[in-house]
Amino acid sequence: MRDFTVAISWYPGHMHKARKELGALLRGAGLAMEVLDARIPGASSNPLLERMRGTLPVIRILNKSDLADPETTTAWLSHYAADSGNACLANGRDAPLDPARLNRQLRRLVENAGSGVLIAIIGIPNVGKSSLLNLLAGRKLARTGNTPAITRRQQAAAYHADWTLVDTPGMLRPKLEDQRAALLMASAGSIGAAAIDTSEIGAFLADRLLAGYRHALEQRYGITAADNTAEAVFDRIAHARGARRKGGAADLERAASILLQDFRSARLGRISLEFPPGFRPPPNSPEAMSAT
Ligand SMILES: Nc1nc2c(ncn2[C@@H]2O[C@H](COP(=O)(O)OP(=O)(O)O)[C@@H](O)[C@H]2O)c(=O)[nH]1
Ligand SMILES: [Mg+2]
Repeated sequence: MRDFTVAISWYPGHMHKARKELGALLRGAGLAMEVLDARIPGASSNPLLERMRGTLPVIRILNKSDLADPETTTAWLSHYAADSGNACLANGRDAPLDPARLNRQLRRLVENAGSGVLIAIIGIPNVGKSSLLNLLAGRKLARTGNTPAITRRQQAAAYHADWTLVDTPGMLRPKLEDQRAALLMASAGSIGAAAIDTSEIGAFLADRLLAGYRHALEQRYGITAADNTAEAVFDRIAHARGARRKGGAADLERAASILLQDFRSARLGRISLEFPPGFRPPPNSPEAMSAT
């Protein structure tokens, strides 16, 4: 694999303040609800948040499961089910979180679930924390949007009689110690566009799709068996979508951006970029099909 670097002004100033406020919230909370991106559950689970929540029980929500490969999401759910002191549920536009199941888990994990228990909704940017608050509250209280840093302060909402949900601003890990996680988060749209190099992230994504989801690239952009590099994929995209510079050369920057947009909006199909231990290759990939 090529050597990538994500440009790093990636921990914006507002996160320092958000981190302090989050620390205070978690000290008073009865439960954390960590929202993960179902396409990248490992990379989107933030070790800083893990540390900050300490022994507080957590319900992990594999969110945007409508964008992820369903079989892979099922495998992630069983993976996290092994952590029996906590819980894990999926949520997506096609199959919203079942409130009855959520309530059962809440009651299981929180002793003395009397009045006023705080549930802190936490996670990296753009995974759908505010949308989840709105879903559970049953009305649009929090602003949502498909870029990081829409939510700048905590916002509470009553949930049934016993609970208070608190939406929080997204948090990244302050240091970029894990390059692979950074590239996955950037692919999924959790790192602000200003902090990433579209061509690099696009090339990273193209390589992963070539390895696991070739059929999606074939169907959408007409790549052929000879197309085995990110550059070849970009060239096909440029051709298919008329992304050419003056003089006719492929506009690779635009092609990379098209690839990222198509992935993020599931126009390439339901794709998971990360798999739990012991589960691979992607179940729908031609590799997996020919292996069976
Ligand atoms: N496809 C899909 N998109 C979602 C889902 N939940 C949230 N989104 C979208 O993801 C983007 C980020 O959502 P938001 O709630 O603002 O994320 P936050 O930054 O974590 O609060 C918005 O464009 C939402 O409409 C989901 O389950 N499926
Ligand atoms: Mg938000």
